[in-house]
Amino acid sequence: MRIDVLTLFPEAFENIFASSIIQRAQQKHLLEIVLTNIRDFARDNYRSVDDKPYGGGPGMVMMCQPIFDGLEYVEAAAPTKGRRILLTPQGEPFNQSLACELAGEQRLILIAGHYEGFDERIRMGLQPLEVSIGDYVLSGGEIPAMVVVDAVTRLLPGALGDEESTEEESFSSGLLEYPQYTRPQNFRGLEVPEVLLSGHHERIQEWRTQQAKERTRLRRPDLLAEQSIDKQE
Ligand code: 4GX
Repeated sequence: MRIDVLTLFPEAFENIFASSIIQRAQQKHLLEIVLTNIRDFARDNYRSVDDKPYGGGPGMVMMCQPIFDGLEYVEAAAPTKGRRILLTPQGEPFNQSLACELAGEQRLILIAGHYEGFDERIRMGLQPLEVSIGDYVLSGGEIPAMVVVDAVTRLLPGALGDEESTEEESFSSGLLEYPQYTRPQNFRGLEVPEVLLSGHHERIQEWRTQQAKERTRLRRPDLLAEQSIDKQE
């Protein structure tokens, strides 16, 4: 998979993408990430990428031209078209199921804006998939783009080591994780549940499943509702 990120802050991605799993996926040639600075496509002497909103109001709006030119440039740099993705609170909620869908693509092109918003013609003209990572307002699309890259990368076949399999993780089952413990057996009077010390694999599996279900019912009943919808489909 090739992932392009169009951003005003390419440096902000460097340390994050140097992190173990994303780094390893790139070394294994499962993934290539290309960062492109939108400002490189500015045309005036000030290298402007934003301007005042028509009709007035606070803040600045990202201009069409540098984003259209940047996108056309990266699209021409590789033959596969790929999915255009715009990070915005107005987008489709990002979840594990959308991460899986995107992990099946050959190429993603993420557009991470800054300032108060995009000129609406960016949406109209580029017809991107709009994606939101959650109902809160951030100061830019950089962190959402990192979130999408991270969640998608771990789903690429071969990206995780045997130790890090996704099988038992939250959300791959549609449930929250069961409680985990490590040594010592007694920490400040807090004991590890007896069943985990029993060595009885079947009973351990049963306990974990029951804990995961109970925790999901208490904390995220919406996930159980989603599961029963998935089953109907
Ligand atoms: N899930 N933000 C988008 C606004 C913006 C700036 C420039 C277009 C161009 C967000 C989220 C999010 C902050 C990204 C505001 N739009 N993105 N940005 N939540 O909060 O995805």
